[in-house]
Amino acid sequence: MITLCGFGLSNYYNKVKLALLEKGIPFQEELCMTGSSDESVLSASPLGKVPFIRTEQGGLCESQAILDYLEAAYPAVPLLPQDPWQRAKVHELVTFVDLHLELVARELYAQAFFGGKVDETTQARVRKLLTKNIAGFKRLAKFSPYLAGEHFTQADCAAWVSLPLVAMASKIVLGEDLLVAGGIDWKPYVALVGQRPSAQKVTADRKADQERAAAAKKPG
Ligand SMILES: N[C@@H](CCC(=O)N[C@@H](CS)C(=O)NCC(=O)O)C(=O)O
Repeated sequence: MITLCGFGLSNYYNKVKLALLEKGIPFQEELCMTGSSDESVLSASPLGKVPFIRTEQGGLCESQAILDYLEAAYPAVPLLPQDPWQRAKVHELVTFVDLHLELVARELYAQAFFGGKVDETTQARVRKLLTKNIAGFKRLAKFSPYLAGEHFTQADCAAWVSLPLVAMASKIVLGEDLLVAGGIDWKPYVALVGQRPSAQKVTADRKADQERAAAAKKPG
């Protein structure tokens, strides 16, 4: 059986978990935090990032590589169109979400979510780049009702977990939800996907992890 390693507060962990649940693939979860120097982690995820999976064939990291493996190995419930062009268009959207939106907004997370500080120069650079990238994303994303069109795809696994973080981080640190400012009304989309049983399970597990983490921090 596949073992999904990581933790429920990680958006990339939840991207993979959502795909596993959508596709009805049996899996178990193993709690694993980032930055491990444990050989059993680094042999599967050499940079110590989560998520990664353990399979009978070995370990595999990078959420998109994992999604593509799952798609090829478990084709019964597809999260990619059959048509090569439409497939590539879904991958294009995933790249925009993961690389051009989330990875850029990630520079704000220290201040947005972890009590740190992001300097003014970085803030200005992130604002400029995110504004440009969001305008590009807007040209590609269909939201009709799913990101790539009529069907739920890998692009929704990526977007559903990351668009709220891009919005929140920019609102908290830069004073403006740059997705909304760029004309992307992400809330109804996130609510729509959030109604899916797979998404409800991911949300419930994430909240339980959040509560556990908060309880662990409390003195006494
Ligand atoms: N490109 C990676 C990104 C994964 C990632 O950045 N995960 C975060 C947790 S949400 C992490 O492991 N951060 C620790 C680090 O970057 O060292 C993927 O798609 O799996």
